[in-house]
Amino acid sequence: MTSVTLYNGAKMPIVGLGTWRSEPGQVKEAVKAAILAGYRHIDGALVYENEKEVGAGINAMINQGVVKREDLFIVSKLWCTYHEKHLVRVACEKTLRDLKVDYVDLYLMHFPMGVKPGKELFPVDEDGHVFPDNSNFLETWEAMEELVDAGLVKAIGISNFNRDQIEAILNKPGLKYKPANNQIECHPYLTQEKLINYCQSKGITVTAYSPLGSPTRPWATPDEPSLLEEPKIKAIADKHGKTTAQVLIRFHMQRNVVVIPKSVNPARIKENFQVFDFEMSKEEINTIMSFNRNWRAFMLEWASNHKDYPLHAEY
Ligand code: NAP
Ligand code: SBI
Repeated sequence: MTSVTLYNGAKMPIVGLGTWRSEPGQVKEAVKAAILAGYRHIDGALVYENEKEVGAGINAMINQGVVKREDLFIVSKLWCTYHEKHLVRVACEKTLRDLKVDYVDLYLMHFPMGVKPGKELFPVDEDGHVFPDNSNFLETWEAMEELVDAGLVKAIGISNFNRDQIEAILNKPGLKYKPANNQIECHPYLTQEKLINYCQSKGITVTAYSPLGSPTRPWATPDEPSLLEEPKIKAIADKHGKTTAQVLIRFHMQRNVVVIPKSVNPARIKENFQVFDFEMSKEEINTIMSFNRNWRAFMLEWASNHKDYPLHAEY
């Protein structure tokens, strides 16, 4: 169990390195440390504003002969300000230029919501409401399909899409490529059973983001639950001689869900990859599933006024 297979036949390594809020000054070394530790999958995005440094880490490892480009699985994401059809290729080419690679293995629509194009990545009015653009995600998807045909990306997928939005893509007249992957928030406080079952039933693989509960997200408040400090998960970890983080990561792997913990700390990067040498029982997985409380680290408030805000639906 080292990868999941996308419907295009590509193997997506089941553990990848997250890079959101990995500081540009730290992320090159983090990517190098990850590749040296055995990671072959790096998750990034244009909006993280660190793709040049992520690319520097990747290229350093390729140039030193540690890995070949084809050994790596590189993911990036189309940001919301580039949803209009003529901007999709512009965004993808910026990512490829910044990463200094010829293609990415998977290119995701970061959100189903297009917002006003321009220099500002989060254009909002004085009430904090986002300015929508004139796109809709079905048209944006068509422009992403063209990236596959142009050889800029090997596969395309989605992120933060709910069931109805996925169904809208699958039922789109003239659909050329279905989404290969949906990247969603998922961890024991948000187990996403219905959405994962739906995706997997349609041959769409799932990636779990914020698997550790995104403990350093800027809007965290002290009253919110903390997965890394959850005593019941710590107890399971102790039984296996593992850390809580390793149990939180392994949980997804045993559901055939790809998982992308973020770290810029070399010791934690290694720790988060030492998850292939133990197995939790069905009972332990069920116990972890029972911690679900539909709690989200990401409510995406900045876009809650958008017509395609995905989180009003049950799943
Ligand atoms: P996360 O991976 O749940 O947590 C990362 C935090 O945990 C960092 O502060 C990290 O600090 C710390 N950490 C890492 N390993 C640890 C360990 N073994 N023990 C204790 N603390 C540890 O959060 P995330 O960054 O929100 O999610 C992961 C990735 O998912 C992102 O980086 C991004 O690539 C992706 N993502 C995608 C979306 C989307 O909309 N598609 C949204 C959110 C995230 P150090 O760096 O100091 O180790
Ligand atoms: C950013 F670059 C800035 C803010 C922000 O908040 C929501 C979550 C998100 C995102 O959209 N994707 C992430 O990985 N983090 C993000 C990214």
